[in-house]
Amino acid sequence: MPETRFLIALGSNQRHVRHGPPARVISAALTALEQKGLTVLKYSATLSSRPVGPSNRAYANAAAIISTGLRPDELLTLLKSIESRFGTRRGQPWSRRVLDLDIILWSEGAFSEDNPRLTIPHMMMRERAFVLQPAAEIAPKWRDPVTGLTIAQIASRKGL
Ligand code: PH2
Ligand code: MG
Ligand code: MG
Repeated sequence: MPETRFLIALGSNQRHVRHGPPARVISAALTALEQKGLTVLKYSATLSSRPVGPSNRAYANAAAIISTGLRPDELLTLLKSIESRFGTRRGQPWSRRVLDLDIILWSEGAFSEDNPRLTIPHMMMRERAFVLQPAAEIAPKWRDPVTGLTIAQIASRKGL
């Protein structure tokens, strides 16, 4: 498949034995994406955000635009393998994770499977400030194919 672009959200709220605190986990994850053969075209600043959901641990969050010849389902498999190499286990409580890598948008538009393991755009992307804020920094003009709004428009409607 020819190269296409994906917007990825990165999150961490647990330290890694070697890399250290969540913000360091995010930068190590960006390096890991490159090492796995993905081209990181752009990445945002890493911000600290209040946990949404059942957790009292602050998150480090960031966003990146990558370019790859992989299809969405192939990319998801690769991202899961990076997460588990960082120590995130499947079925681990939502409240604590060393690394979370979510696919948010795809340059080719929407994507979904019969088995809804992966839906693009990410279902929660319009609700989550910790996704919208870093995404607006690096991809303000990228359009959500579902609402037709740009990331900048969605973020500003959220008061960001
Ligand atoms: N991820 C979650 C649940 N809650 N809260 C913040 N602030 N940042 C996250 O990345 C996050 C969250 C599940 O993936
Ligand atoms: Mg997530
Ligand atoms: Mg995830």
